[in-house]
Amino acid sequence: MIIQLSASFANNIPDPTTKAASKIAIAGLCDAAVQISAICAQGPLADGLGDNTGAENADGDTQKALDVQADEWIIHALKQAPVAYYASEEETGILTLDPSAPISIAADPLDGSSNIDTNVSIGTIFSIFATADGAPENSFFRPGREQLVGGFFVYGPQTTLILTAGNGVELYVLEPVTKKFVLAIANITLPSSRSEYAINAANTRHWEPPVHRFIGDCLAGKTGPLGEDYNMRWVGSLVADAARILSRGGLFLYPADARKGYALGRLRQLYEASPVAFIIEQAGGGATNGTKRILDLDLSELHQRVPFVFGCTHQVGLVTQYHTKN
Ligand code: AFP
Repeated sequence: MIIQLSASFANNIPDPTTKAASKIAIAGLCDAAVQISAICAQGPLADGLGDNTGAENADGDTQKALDVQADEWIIHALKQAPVAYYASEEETGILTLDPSAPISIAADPLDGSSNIDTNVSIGTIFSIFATADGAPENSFFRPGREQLVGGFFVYGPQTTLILTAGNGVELYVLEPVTKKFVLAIANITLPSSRSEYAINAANTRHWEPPVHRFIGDCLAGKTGPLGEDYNMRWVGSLVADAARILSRGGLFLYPADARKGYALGRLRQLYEASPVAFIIEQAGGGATNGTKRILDLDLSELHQRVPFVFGCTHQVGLVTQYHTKN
């Protein structure tokens, strides 16, 4: 078995059929992740997988060869699992696999792919829902709080899987020799506060006033209203920034900005923000769109973007205050 999930994993999933299906799907995603990890490790030896295909995905992002390859490997894996519908950043519409199956999956097959050629950690993000009655969209057009499982793989110095089914957050590491995912941390928890933020500061002139004020006060450090110095990190790969925040705390912001197409930020609600928000909340953190809980937001378009703020509850709360009180 490619992964031995913990005995307590998915205890929150009441229906035994859905619980069993989720575990089978996770094992399938692990199979695909081993393939993606191996090709990432080859870097430039993997003949141009970081090259642009010349195509764009449904949201206008340039598709890298590895984006498409990762999506194909995931589809192949999920066809062997009890999955009804598959929604993907790399697919315009919803793919129907086995409409009678109890679960449906949304994924960003390769998040951070603009970093492939720079040897920076990238990853696969996924969300598992119970298949809803009626049209395929019904399984995905719903608040993220209805997720059964949220998870993401990181292809970096280690290949890891960070996972929740609603009763805490687990970290598994791909053992390089046996190629099995082994449980390494049974319960990841975030500190309530850490003065370290992640944002792409190149967009400063495009931010809305509350974000300007908040980041300005972080930069003011001890001499400013926040009364402490802040450090900054920005990887440009959501899974890498999320993994760092889960390991030591901090705050991530990809806010709305004034650029064309960025009125709702850059990150997609269904297969990026929602699964990461589920994990962050289960680790004791917070996740909002700047003011509202991500997991309570409705979804009406597959590739819908959402402003995304997550991390330690103190800092996430400050961002909400700057949006609502100042
Ligand atoms: P790519 O998949 O196109 O590299 O985008 C990665 C991402 O969706 C997310 O992983 C990063 O946090 C964010 O975009 C970086 O966006 P900027 O390039 O605008 O900083």
